[in-house]
Amino acid sequence: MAEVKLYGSWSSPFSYRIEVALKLKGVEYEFIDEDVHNKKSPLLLKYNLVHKKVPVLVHNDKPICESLVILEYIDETWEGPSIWPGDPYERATARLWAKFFDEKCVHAMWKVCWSKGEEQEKLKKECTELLKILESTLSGKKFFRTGETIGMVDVTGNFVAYWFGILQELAGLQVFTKEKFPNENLPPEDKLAAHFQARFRAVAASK
Ligand SMILES: N[C@@H](CCC(=O)N[C@@H](CS)C(=O)NCC(=O)O)C(=O)O
Repeated sequence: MAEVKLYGSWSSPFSYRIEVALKLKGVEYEFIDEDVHNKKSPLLLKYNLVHKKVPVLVHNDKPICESLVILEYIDETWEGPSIWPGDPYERATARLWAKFFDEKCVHAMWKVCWSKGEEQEKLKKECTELLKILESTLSGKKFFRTGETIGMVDVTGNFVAYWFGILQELAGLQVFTKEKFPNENLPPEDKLAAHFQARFRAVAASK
């Protein structure tokens, strides 16, 4: 049987994207929980030479890095329900949304929680605009693609749907409006809150 290993982190939204995709396909895998903020394993550093980040999927000793690349690989490699649209135009659109999440949303929503003053105010406005785009695009649908089934855009939107809500609460922000994203296969909220609280404290103490 093919050997599938996921070098991930329980608190990482990027890592969860891969877990969701593997579970939807029914692929069995071993999860290696990396301590990315303190001590990365030699194998992770070897497999992800460029970014040295999780997730890394190792399939029969061959590493694949970067969550969006891994999501495509999973879809092309295993039979089972596909989270990618079959139509080339819809596929291109899905890629565009994934880029929107990673390059716009994750970036701004992460930064707004760790910034202060004028910079934070600017970022709050940016986040609100991004959320408005998402809200109007979903307009009452449960999922992006058809509204009925989960697709790769929903999977890549997990940071906005879940992580950001917890982070903004800890940062004392009220930016997040109610979003329509799938809520399954997510880490325990209290554990994730404690993890990021410890990180907020560590950053505050180091200043
Ligand atoms: N673009 C990457 C982002 C992955 C990422 O940022 N992973 C974080 C965990 S959430 C990480 O490994 N951080 C360790 C580091 O920055 O050294 C992807 O989509 O896979």
